[in-house]
Amino acid sequence: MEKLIVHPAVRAALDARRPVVALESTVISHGLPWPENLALARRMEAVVAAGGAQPATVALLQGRVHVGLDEAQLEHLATAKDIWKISRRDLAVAVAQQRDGATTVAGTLIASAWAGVRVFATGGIGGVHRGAGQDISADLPELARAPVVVVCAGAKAILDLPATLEWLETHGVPVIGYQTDEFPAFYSRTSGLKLEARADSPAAVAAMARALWDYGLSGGLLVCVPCPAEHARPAAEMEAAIAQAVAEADRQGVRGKAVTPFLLARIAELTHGESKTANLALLENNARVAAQIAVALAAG
Ligand code: PSU
Ligand code: MN
Repeated sequence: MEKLIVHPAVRAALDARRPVVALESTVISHGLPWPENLALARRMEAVVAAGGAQPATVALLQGRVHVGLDEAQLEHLATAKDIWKISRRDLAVAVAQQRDGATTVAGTLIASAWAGVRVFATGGIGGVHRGAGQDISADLPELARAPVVVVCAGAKAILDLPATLEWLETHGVPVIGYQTDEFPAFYSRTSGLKLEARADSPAAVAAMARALWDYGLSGGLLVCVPCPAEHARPAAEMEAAIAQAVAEADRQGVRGKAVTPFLLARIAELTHGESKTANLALLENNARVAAQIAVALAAG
């Protein structure tokens, strides 16, 4: 059985060394409600294509790893109830049991590396959670392992952001502010945490990625793009909802892979969907920037 099913359009782009941008599917199946999830998935693909790159949404379907999905497959991930959430730990089990699964940043990075896709757009990465629970997302070790440029809006303040940056430093992942000097905090453009590296253009990011890989430094590059200003929310406005959601998760004994989806859904409720506008805007913006970076990388 074929290990990896690369969509023919993605295969053709990779073979011709044309730009390709991977997209995750956990945001579709577990991160956003129907029907915004499907609309968002389609819009991200359209934005990547409009930017001159081939979109490749990653997921597991009946235990097979797909890089690039068709319309019906996207809709299935947006509507079906029994979609697993797939990080590295879940992959072999899901394949053996022929599951349908949505890939997290970690899962998408693994498949991107297998297929040879070098750029990936997401919303926010997982990281080190707040509190003493030692909950560390599988996204972090995968960022240190997969040779992929990951375009994100930083990480949500549901996480311990300083600890997340420390982890990335220890494991050698370059964290680049895109047209910013600060680590963005997803809904908010600022976190108060300064970054040392900055890039102001897709070409500047491409030069860093080439240097990383030319010198055989393994792993990827985390490019952090602040949420578009007109949709960003003040950090202080989100904090009360985040603190409440984190406390509720703790009280209700939410554990393991359920923690992040629980927090995301609860915060969306508590902020009456206002945060959703910011979420959708930054996802689309990251897809746009990722396409530009993929084009710059393919040109070099
Ligand atoms: N953070 C967000 N939105 C998301 C996620 C994280 O703001 O949708 C998703 C991503 O797919 C990420 C995953 O890879 O959650 C991390 O889950 P965990 O913390 O269980 O590793
Ligand atoms: Mn976790």
